[in-house]
Amino acid sequence: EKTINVALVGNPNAGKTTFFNHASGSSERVGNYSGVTVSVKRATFKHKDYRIVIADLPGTYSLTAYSPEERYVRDYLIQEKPDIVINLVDASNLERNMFLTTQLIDMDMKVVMALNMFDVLKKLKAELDYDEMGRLLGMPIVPTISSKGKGISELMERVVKVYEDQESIVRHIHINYGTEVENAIVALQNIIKKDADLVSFASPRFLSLKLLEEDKSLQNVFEKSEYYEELKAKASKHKKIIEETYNDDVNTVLTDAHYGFISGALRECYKEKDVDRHVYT
Ligand code: GDP
Ligand code: MG
Ligand code: K
Repeated sequence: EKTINVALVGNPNAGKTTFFNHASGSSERVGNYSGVTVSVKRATFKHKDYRIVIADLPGTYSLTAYSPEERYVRDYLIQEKPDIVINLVDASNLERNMFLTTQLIDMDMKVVMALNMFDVLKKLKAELDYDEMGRLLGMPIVPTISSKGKGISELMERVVKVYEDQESIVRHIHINYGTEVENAIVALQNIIKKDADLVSFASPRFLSLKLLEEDKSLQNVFEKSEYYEELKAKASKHKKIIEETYNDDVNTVLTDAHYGFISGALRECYKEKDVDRHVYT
């Protein structure tokens, strides 16, 4: 019997706990995590010949580590290295929910997307070609209605397939950040790749972005590297180039690129049924 470690990640109120309860057959009380005491609920259940260990992580809009929940989820993904991340999104609010998806892509996570609240999406005057979106994002996307338990076993089927490397849609994609940022990433990655500890800690691309953002929560990780001074100097040189080119701070440049990527994907896959109205233009 094989064990698959799965982490459930998504915005607050996307339906994670409802999904978790249906998938695991337990009846954890549905509710928000409050305050700074962040916790994670785990359950184990069987799907065919597999033992699935699922973790219901706190809801977050981002993984930039500015709040205890964000920090917790990001650290959990880095430390626990789950086999698969189920990114549960609220299908009726895709643009906002997919910000987290783009960050999971940056982290090189193996993601299966649960397009939850699919009943709500169907009531909107809109149609989403989720197979096409899956091809663009390089991940399986499965419609779910967690409150009715719908789509969950189909989703677990895809989780198993990704785990077994049998899912042809899976592709390593990158958010394209534009020439200056991509140049910076290449330069930083080349240094990071010399340090085995950094490479085993997280993906070099993700770490490069964190260096450019001057992410303080990872400061101690970088400080331990013998290449710390070199990394710091390179990052600050490229940060300057980026900020002069865009006339904006680097975090804004990166965030804009994420939203640019999302609106590009939605433009191709999300169609208003009423031709006179366009949400994503
Ligand atoms: P969490 O914050 O992500 O854990 O979200 P919850 O599981 O607490 O769900 C938030 C609310 O959305 C609850 O009232 C659920 O009953 C409801 N909900 C969850 N999934 C769905 C769904 O697919 N469709 C609809 N219409 N409501 C849902
Ligand atoms: Mg919850
Ligand atoms: K909730």
